[in-house]
Order: sequence, then structure tokens, then C-alpha cells
Amino acid sequence: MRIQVLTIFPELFAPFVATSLVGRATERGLLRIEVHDLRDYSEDRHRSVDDEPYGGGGGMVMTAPPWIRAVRDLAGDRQPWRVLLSPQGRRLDDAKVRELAAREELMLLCGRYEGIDERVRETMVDEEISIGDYVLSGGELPAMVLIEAVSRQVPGVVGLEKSVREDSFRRGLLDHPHYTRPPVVEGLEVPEVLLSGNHAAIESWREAEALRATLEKRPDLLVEADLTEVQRRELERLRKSARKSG
Ligand code: 4GX
Repeated sequence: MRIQVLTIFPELFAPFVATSLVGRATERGLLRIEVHDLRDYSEDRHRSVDDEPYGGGGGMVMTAPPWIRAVRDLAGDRQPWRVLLSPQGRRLDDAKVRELAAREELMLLCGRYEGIDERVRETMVDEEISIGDYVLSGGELPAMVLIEAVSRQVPGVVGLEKSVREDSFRRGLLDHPHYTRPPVVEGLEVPEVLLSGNHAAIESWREAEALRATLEKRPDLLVEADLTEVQRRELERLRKSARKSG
């Protein structure tokens, strides 16, 4: 998959694309991330890409022409799916991440300042996506969030296919707790079943703990999760014992 990024801060992406999972995927040719400087598409000698807003008011707005030239030039005839990162977008979730990962070509538009001339969104953008309801200073961090999440869903990128398949959100539930050495931490021991070597018992414990965590921390997820009959019965048991102790 190829991901093109358009930004006035290309240097922000250098360590990100070279490191860890994304870096390895790039080296292995599974992923190609191209970062382009929007200022290369400015046409004045100061390489400016912003101007005062029509109607007045505080802050600057990114002008349309550099974006239009850049998107046209970089898209060529490959028709990438063009995503604008902005707080006005639809919230990114696991389903959207997998939808994006199925595409061959993505182009991510990272704005700064108060925003971008609305006509860029109208003519050059396929989809507007937000990573959450808070305001950042630019679309660069949201683009990196999206790239990392999408990369994990590209076949072959995550070493153990199993860890993607059993990824908590894939099943619509939160993850179960994890433990590793040492056996005692601040007086707290590891749940005995994990030391038992009984893989069937470990599997059902993890299953139950994933349900418990979801019920306690994100009950909203249970509305959408498509649970097996066994999971439904376990959930009923957990709800009953919560009522008793609660
Ligand atoms: N999830 N921001 C974008 C500038 C901007 C505004 C409007 C295009 C249109 C954000 C978020 C986010 C701050 C990135 C404003 N660009 N993006 N930037 N939350 O807060 O995605």
C-alpha cells in the first residue's frame, strides 16, 4: 500500500516512518510512505500557503491553490483515496481503519492554522476524518495515528497474524489483562490459571476477563459486539455477580 502525506512540516514524519512497525513494513516493501511539502506547491517567493480569512477574524487560513496543485500533481492518474484530517470529520474507529487498509493508495491532507479554504474540501477530498473530539495544532499527529493503525491491518505487517486477528477490537471487546515476570509485584501475584499450563483453561479465563473488562470500562461496546452463546452466558454471570457485590 502507498500512503502519500501532504504537510508544511514534513520533518515531523522522519523518525516516525523510520521506526518500529511502520519502519519495518517500509523496509520490507509492504508499505510506502511518501511525505510531501505543501510549500513546494506555493507560487510566491516566500513559499506562503496561508492568508487572512474573508470576513475577518482571528487566525490565518490555508489558501486553496497550493493544495489543488499538490493533490493533482501527486495523485497523477492513480486516484488515491484522499483523506482530510480535521476535527469536523467522522471519528476514526476500527471499522474505518480496516476499510482504509483495504485501499491501495491513500493521500492524507494535514492542515494547520484555523483551517483550509472550504473549496479544497469540496473539490479535492474524498473523506474527512477526526481522531477524536479535542483540538490539536495540525493534522500531522492525526495522520501518524491513522498510518500506524492502518499499517497494522495491512497483511503481513504485524508479525503474528494471530495478534491482529485476535486484536481486541476485531472481536468488539477490550483486551484481557496481561502478566509477565516477576511472579510477585508489590505483593500482587499472577492469576494461578496462567501458570497452570492448561491452555483450554487459560483461554476461557482470558475470554471471561475480556468480557469483564468490557463490562466494567466500556459497556457501550457490548451493544455492538456479536457474542457467542458461551460469551452471552458468561456475561450474564458477570452481570449477576456485579449486582450482588455492587
Ligand atoms: N482529528 N486538528 C487539523 C487544522 C484544520 C482545521 C480544519 C483542516 C480543516 C484534528 C483532530 C485536529 C486541528 C487537525 C486543526 N485542518 N484532526 N487542524 N482532532 O484537531 O483530526
